[in-house]
Amino acid sequence: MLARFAFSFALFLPAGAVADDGEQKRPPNVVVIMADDLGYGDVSCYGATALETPHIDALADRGQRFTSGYCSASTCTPTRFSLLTGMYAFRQKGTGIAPPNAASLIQPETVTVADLLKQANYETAVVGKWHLGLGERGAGPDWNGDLKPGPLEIGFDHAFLLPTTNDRVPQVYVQDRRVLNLDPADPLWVGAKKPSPEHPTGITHRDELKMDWSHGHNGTIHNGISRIGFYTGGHAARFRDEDLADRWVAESVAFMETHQQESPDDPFFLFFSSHDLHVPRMPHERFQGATSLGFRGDSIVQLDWCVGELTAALERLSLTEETLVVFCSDNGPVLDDGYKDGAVEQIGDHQAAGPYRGGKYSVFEGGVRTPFITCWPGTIAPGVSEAVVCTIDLPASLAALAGVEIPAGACPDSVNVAPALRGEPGATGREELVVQNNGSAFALRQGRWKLHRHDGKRTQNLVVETKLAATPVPRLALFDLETDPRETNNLIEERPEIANQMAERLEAYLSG
Ligand code: NG6
Ligand code: CA
Repeated sequence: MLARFAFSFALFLPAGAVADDGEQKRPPNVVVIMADDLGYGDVSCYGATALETPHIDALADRGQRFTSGYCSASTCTPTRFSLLTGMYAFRQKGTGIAPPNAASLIQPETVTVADLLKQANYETAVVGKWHLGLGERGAGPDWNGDLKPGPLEIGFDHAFLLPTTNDRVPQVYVQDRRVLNLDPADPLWVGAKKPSPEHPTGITHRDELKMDWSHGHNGTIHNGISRIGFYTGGHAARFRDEDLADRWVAESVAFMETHQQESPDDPFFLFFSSHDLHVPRMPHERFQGATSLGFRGDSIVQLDWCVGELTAALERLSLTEETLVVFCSDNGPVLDDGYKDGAVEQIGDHQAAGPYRGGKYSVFEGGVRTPFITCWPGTIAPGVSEAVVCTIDLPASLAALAGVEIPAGACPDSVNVAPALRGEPGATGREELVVQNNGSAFALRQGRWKLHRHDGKRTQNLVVETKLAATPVPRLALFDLETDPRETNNLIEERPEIANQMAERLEAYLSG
């Protein structure tokens, strides 16, 4: 399967770029800001009233706010896999939520959005959550050695990472290919089994935790929080959860400043991959209590602060009009995702998924329809767009903006929706889109119609406002998003011709 995507860079057009409108111009810098578990209704420009997100709102005020912006999956790893490769995650086995010792899921021969942009002389960096595995297939990450392959093998010039998730071990930064500040005298061990009978865990030392767990998350304790999995050593390398957002911002701003000093004539691509608002939600002390929603809301405010810092840095560097900022999320919202952080109890009237049903882990709109904003002052006219666009479309769209041709077979599911991202009148985006959960549920959207296919019998997180629960669902269901955006009225019996056509089409994608 992967051999299909092997390619020769000679196939590319000469870098430098004729943009897709035919004009000869320097392609824009690109900053993709991806939030973690941020729902459609979690920011004020999408209707939230329980909190304010002035910096995200400012992007929307100055750019295009999409009302049908999607991530390609309702969990992190498959969405991120697709964002980078332009390939539906269901086409490659093992692209569900990656465990702590996962090997690199994207092979060096796979063309990524970073590879494509490098063909137009972009300097490329990823900062923040990775969660796409590190290290050789079959071996996984060598935590004390070179973490290879990783981002540097798939098109990124620089990486400053949270290697897995903040709730999965280990809590260390990875800079390029190495764990930062690792003392060789205190090697890092990471595993799925308790390393010794006396090793303290969320079960044995539960009453000493600063944030209790509700399900899972009862392995090794770090920073008063027990995690998924176990680790020992690497003490000098461990971070404080409260400091993550500050560090992502500092590293990102340093990357942009250095780039401007050293190669101001070339564009850059920054993938700012925030851990907010993934559990354990532990925002910096200065944001704790910022909202009435508990740490979940406070983490949204912290994320908004990050957006403000990035846009302020662009302004300082006089790059605002030369930079396309894309703001998106990796999946829809969840309240109780394993820790007792008050998210359920303090939700009040806040609707994390906005008007939609379901959230993270489900293929209902709440799981995959998420905030999606493009901002490029001077080029993109402000407005609201109904065009269907998805995070998986970034490789083809950014390649088009950069004047780079995609090699045959690469990024097979990525659609060039650049006209929609630029807010061009009449641009409608995708004609159809497949979304998935972690691997057992899928849906096809075609215009107003959406067909669900649940290969499992239940879906998780259908009612976001309560504790995470699994609700029975039929294997196939058809909804009319125009008249029934909440997907409550299954039309599978009433509209068999549409359902059959869509079921066949979806099957062709899944078996193709
Ligand atoms: C689940 C975790 C959840 C979260 C999710 C991945 C448990 C019980 N639940 O397995 O807390 O980590 O994986 O989230 O462990 S994601 O946004 O990175 O996909
Ligand atoms: Ca996520």
